[in-house]
Amino acid sequence: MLLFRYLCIALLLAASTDAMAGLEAKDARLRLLPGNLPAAGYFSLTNTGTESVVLTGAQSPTYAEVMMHRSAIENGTASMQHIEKVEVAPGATVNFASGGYHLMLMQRRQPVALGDKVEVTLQFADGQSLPVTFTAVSPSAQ
Ligand SMILES: [Cu+2]
Repeated sequence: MLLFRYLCIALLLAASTDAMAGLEAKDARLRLLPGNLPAAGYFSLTNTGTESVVLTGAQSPTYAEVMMHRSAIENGTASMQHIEKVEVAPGATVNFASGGYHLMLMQRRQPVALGDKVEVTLQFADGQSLPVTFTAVSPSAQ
């Protein structure tokens, strides 16, 4: 378990940074779940530009459908909401992480194993897109 945790940290450190003008995605990882359950996409997105950007969605050649969700706990019950857009102010970082915003990747088109690289393109309201390479990690990773 501990060894596995070190392995995950090593994977994160090895993950590259994907950037386009004014935007930087880091620590992109795809938490796999067994069978045909959807995978969760986690990353951090930093707006290094001078204007707000609005993330409106994502797509991937590996999954037929990619949605943006937000997990929340209301009255002690965990739930997921579909999110249409996420605004990132200049200088701000939005974290997609366990318990909050995440990508939900559904209907896998091909097998994905631990350590695999999965391409996901983030789409923005102004028509720009940012290709990000996600690394597949185990269900126990955060
Ligand atoms: Cu979800």
